[in-house]
Amino acid sequence: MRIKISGIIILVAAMFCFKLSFAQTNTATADVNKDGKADVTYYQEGKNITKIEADTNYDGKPDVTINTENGKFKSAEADTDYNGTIDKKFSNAKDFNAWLNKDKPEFVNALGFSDDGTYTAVRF
Ligand SMILES: [Ca+2]
Ligand SMILES: [Ca+2]
Repeated sequence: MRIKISGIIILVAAMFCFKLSFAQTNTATADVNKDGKADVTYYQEGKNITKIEADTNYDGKPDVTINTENGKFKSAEADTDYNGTIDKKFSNAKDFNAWLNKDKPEFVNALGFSDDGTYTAVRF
């Protein structure tokens, strides 16, 4: 009987922890052009950023998505003509940085990764 009860307690505790770890996904935003509307959304789990979405033409719709793994750059995609279809994909931080610096310099601070994939953007 005692074993059964402690088993149930462990199960409930495990479920509770599981739920908590899911609840820890936080989002934060940045307003790059300072018009009062957020242009960048950061998705964070624990200490690590998991995804960043950016609206680089300020039309209210995200057109750049950056995916990370263990806090490091994994891939990115962009809709550079803003028609709703992805037309550019990046598989490493170096290529993405080159494009960002050339085409979207105002977003470098908000979306910054170093060439080795380390997140360098200003923390919110
Ligand atoms: Ca804005
Ligand atoms: Ca947009």
